[in-house]
Amino acid sequence: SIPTEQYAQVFEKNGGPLEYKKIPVAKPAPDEVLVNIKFSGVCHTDLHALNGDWPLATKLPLVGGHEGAGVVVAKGNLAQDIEIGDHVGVKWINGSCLACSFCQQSDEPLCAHALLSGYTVDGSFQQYAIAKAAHVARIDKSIPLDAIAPVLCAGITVYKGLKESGARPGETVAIVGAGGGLGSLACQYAKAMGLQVIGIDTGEDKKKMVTGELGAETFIDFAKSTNLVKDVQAATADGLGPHAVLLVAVNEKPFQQAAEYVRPRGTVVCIGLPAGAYLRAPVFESVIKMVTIKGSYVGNRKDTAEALEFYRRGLIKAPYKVVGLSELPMVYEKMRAGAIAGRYVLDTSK
Ligand code: 8ID
Ligand code: ZN
Ligand code: ZN
Repeated sequence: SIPTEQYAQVFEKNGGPLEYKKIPVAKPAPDEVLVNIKFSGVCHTDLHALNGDWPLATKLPLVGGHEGAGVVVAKGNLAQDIEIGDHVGVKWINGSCLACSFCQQSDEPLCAHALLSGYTVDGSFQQYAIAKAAHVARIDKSIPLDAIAPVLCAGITVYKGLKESGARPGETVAIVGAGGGLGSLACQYAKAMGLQVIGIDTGEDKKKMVTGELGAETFIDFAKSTNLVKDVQAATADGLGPHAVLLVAVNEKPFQQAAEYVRPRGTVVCIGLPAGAYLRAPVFESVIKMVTIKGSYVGNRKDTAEALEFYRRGLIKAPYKVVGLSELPMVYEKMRAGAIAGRYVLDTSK
């Protein structure tokens, strides 16, 4: 039976404080499902939302979270291709209009009316979350819900970003922020796609993880390197630099370096969203090297299904730590300090 009240992490204003408290359980509209969230990953986007970092207002008060994995417990009468008991994921794109020109071309993230979980609508840092039935990720029952949670934003996003990069098997991709949540999954997807990985991040823990279990060929510590451009290029066999760069760091500086070390004809994919940051690239080199610089924003429903399928097939595995939903403030503290190798996942029962 569905309770009338549940635990959630809520904030009333940007900047906080966060409150772990009981709030009512919502009822699904005709095109929605109610999902009993079992586990939710914590993405750096959730911290940006709490801080109010971006030029896009959040709902207030807000329940954050958009990597929610759980079980459908109720549904509206228009939600017909989904059953009570199905395992689903509440992802960043909670819903979209399905009618605009972007939705028609399966570019739902670009829909002007898209609803964003844990940003413009309440998200997965609660025990029962609402999402549009058309958009919840379908999760095969063989997949553990804690392990799949980080895939629901980090995985989908980097998988899409790698496709957008155009990098092909055998080529090299530099992953900037390789030791973080998105970065650790990016290393795994890149490897599964037959790419060689140069991981860029800092610290011994991340170095060990990135070159160890995540399988990167090289690790460059951005805090130790005295000439990052030279070091990244030197890490490729012919010294000409990586074919693609995936920027998943939460820092402006690497967004102003990537075009300098990317290979001629290479592609720089911007994914991280540091507050107030600007891209910068030398015009001369960008032109004579025929560099492509582009943004990549989560993924559509098909990208979602494909990204999850990589997990089901055993092709990707990235480290995560499980703590209780009540411990979210501790996770944010570590995230602010850049001290998380991989992802934290919250167990909503604790
Ligand atoms: O659709 C999108 N575009 C999308 C989807 C999901 C998340 C964008 N994001 C954005 C988030 O909002 C955030 O801005 O991607 C960024 C990364 O999210 P995350 O992976 O959840 O953050 P994290 O776990 O804190 O990892 C960030 C890593 O960057 C490293 C840190 O050490 C950390 O490991 N890093 C930093 I900060 N500066 C760096 C630098 N100069 C750096 N790594 C390399 N070089
Ligand atoms: Zn996210
Ligand atoms: Zn639309």
